[in-house]
Amino acid sequence: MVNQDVVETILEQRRAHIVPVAANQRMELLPEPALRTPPMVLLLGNHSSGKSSLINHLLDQDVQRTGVAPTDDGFTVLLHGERPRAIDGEALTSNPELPFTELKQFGPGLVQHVEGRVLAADLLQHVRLIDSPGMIDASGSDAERPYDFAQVVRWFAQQSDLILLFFDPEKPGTTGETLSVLNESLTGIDHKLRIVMNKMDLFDGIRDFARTYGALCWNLSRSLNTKDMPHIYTTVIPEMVREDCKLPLDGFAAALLELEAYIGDLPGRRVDSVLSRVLDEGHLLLLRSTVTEALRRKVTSARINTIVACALSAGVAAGIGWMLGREAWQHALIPGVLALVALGLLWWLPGVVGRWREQRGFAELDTLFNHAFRDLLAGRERADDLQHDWARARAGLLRMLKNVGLKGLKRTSRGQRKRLAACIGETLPAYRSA
Ligand SMILES: Nc1nc2c(ncn2[C@@H]2O[C@H](COP(=O)(O)OP(=O)(O)OP(=O)(O)O)[C@@H](O)[C@H]2O)c(=O)[nH]1
Ligand SMILES: [Mg+2]
Repeated sequence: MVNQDVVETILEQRRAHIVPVAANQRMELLPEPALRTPPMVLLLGNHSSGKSSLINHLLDQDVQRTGVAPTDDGFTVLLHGERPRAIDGEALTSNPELPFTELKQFGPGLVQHVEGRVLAADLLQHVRLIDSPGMIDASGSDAERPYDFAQVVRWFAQQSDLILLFFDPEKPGTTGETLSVLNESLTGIDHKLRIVMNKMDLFDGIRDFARTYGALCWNLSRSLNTKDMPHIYTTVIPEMVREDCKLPLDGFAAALLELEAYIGDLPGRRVDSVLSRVLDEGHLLLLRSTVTEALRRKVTSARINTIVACALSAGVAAGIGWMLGREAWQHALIPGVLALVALGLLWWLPGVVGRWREQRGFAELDTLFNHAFRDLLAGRERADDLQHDWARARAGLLRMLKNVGLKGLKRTSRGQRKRLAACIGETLPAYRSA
């Protein structure tokens, strides 16, 4: 099956078994367009470091303007379509079919500095590329942008599957905007980060190359909070190599091919990342709905017990009254009143007991969870994951129970939960790439 077909099949399963339970549980799920979008590659870096040139090379077309002076002053999303056209920022961020509507939160300053470009290019059928404005390594540059650059970069980086951070041999420093992007925008998501040191043909010799490469690593190690250095691709764009290049180019050409292959593999990885997200939603929902229904059973049985107790009391009192009343009707008076009181309680008490049981249940969610999943918790394999998932599911469930109560959460039948368990336990994991 092609990757996109696999994603569609996963989404079908999600629609059938996860979405209805999420509706019952009032749990917000990621909208489908966000899961269906092809993987995205975000190109970031100094101005004139070759971001737009790499895009033109990858697409084998002169799509993006390139130049020595700062060229791009906004974000450009490159997407696939048979009819080439430009999409302005307003249209791009208003289209619910595209995953960019959240960009509106950054204000009109950004909307005017983002655009879409639809092209018929092979690569774009599987991957979307995002070109960004060159970063300026001088302090105070933020003020010149009519939007919060670091936050916008963070948003794009979160949505992306690969972040390429470009450096120029002439400016391997990490100051100004590059530093704020590394510190503010990429923390926590730096596992998607790869470094591209481009224009390798500009070096005057191997010593020059070694010095600059060392400086880049040193600067990165000081700016990044990770223990591992991200992979560094040392590349040249073949069309742009200067004629009097002093270094052998084979290694740099190989690095570019390696980068292209990595980008080509992204759609395959995408299936796994969609799958992980959907499975995560499914696991949380199974826990939430199982514990919700366990609590509902407790509340229902407390109400039924109260009804039975009231009805029995009324019956017994009426019976005694009837027997005593046969001798003299006055003797039936007290049991009769008691029977009436018990009947009155039958209308009122079960509701009160039910509400009290529900409130008490909020503090017993852990016990209900431990009981419902005792078999899995006893085994070693899943116990830790399960506890971890429960910690997240519990927070959402408790918030919802306090807001809308049990009545606000529609019932999820045993059958629905069984099908959900089979979907996340057997059907979906089978789509994970080997
Ligand atoms: N010698 C050489 N020049 C390159 C290479 N890659 C890009 N260039 C040149 O570098 C200049 C800047 O390239 P761009 O692709 O516009 O850089 P950019 O990162 O998009 O720049 P901004 O849009 O300003 O952020 C252009 O004149 C390119 O021709 C390379 O590998 N070798
Ligand atoms: Mg550019």
